[in-house]
Amino acid sequence: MLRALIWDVDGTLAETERDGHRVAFNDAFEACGVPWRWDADTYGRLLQVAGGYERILHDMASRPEAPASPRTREALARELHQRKNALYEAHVAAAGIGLRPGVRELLDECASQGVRAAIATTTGRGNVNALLRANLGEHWGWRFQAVVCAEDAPRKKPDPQAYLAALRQLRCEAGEAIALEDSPNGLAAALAAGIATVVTRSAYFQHCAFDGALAVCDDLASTAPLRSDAVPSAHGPVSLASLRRLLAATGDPAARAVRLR
Ligand code: XBP
Ligand code: MG
Repeated sequence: MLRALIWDVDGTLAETERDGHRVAFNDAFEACGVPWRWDADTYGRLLQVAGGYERILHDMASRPEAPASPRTREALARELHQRKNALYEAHVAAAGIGLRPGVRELLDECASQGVRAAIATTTGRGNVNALLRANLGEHWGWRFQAVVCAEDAPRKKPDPQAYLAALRQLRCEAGEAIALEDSPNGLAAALAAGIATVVTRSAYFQHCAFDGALAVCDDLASTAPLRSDAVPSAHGPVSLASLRRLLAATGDPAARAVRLR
């Protein structure tokens, strides 16, 4: 039985990376007087590192002009990341970054059919709030029965910490939930928590294989066939009815959780 959908944020609910976070990182570099800028391709490569603070530190490792001492690097990365998040919060509404196709419809179905919704993201609560306030209104929180952000689950995906926390807060078994993800790190995190996962491809992860996913689609509203081993004839748009069929086709939840792990 499908009792909950657990949503990733960046890339899944909205295409926030290239025109949202990346722009805010570059504005933070400028505001803090560092000469680094991330173009769209560079940022795509850096997305292999989950978490903005971790991404800045990773990038510094290949920059000769970055501070030599690890402590100074960490302090600078913290300052840049805090500045970036403040800029992102201010920028996200003005940039007009909307929800991806099919997201609102699926959230509406959850609300009307009593299926719980949760968020499991590596980004901070302020960023989630800014994005969802702009798109779902001031009181967006009623739509989600659990909201797990970086502050609650500091170990970044592919670690399953955020997904395990969401399951706990929902009081749900892994086999009763489906995760919605867009990235290889996100898919790995959800699978490590034992949760069957549908991937909705985002701009930066168009060509990844996504082995182990329950199904892969271009977006939740697309009517194209889904890539799915569980139901080879499945096609979009993704709805609660089609998700129930996919989940049922994978068999006994307990056995599936063991397989996924
Ligand atoms: C999103 C991330 C985040 C964002 C930026 O991953 O990795 O780092 O890029 O947000 P996911 P922060 O979609 O798998 O949660 O700078 O706040 O980390
Ligand atoms: Mg994502």
